[in-house]
Order: sequence, then structure tokens, then C-alpha cells
Amino acid sequence: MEEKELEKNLNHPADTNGDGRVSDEEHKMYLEFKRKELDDQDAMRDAQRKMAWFALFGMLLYPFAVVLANLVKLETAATILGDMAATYFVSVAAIVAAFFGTQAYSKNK
Ligand SMILES: [Ca+2]
Repeated sequence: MEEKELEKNLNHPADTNGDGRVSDEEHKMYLEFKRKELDDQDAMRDAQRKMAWFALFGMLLYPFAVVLANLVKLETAATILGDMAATYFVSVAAIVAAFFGTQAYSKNK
């Protein structure tokens, strides 16, 4: 019973020097590390959300880009944009789908 407890303590993630105890300093370091980890996850979520919005806006504004190119008489630009549309929409849809997919997946974890 005691051995088991020691083994558990030895594997404790906060015990950095592996002596089976978590000293105050180790505890502080552990908390700091956890806090940084949460901050990183928060920043990552923000970045992903921004990227998804950017992709969505690009998709919504794409037709206007074609109209605009037509208006300023950039006929070739309009044609190229039209040719690109199929690939572009599929790629953006994939990005947005991946975003919402990972959101749903990590929520269920
Ligand atoms: Ca220790």
C-alpha cells in the first residue's frame, strides 16, 4: 500500500527532480506551467477563430471581388477569379469544416 503511494508520487508531473515529494517551489512551477498551457490554448483558440472568420469573409466577399474587377474593366482578372472560384470555395469550405469539426470534437472529449 505504501509502495503504491510512493510510486504514484514518483510519477507526479509536478515532481521535477523525482524525489517523490512536491516541494513549494515545484508546486509553484507546476502552477505556472499549467497557467501558461491554458494561456497557450486560449491564444490558439483565438487564432483559429480569427482564421475561420477570415476564411468565411473571404468566401462571402469573393463574388464582390469579381463584380469589382468587372466594374474597373479588369476583364482578365474577373475571368481568372471566376476560374479560381471552384477550387477556392472548396478549400475555404474545408478550412471552415475543419474548424467546426475540431471544435465539436474537443467539446466531446
Ligand atoms: Ca521534488
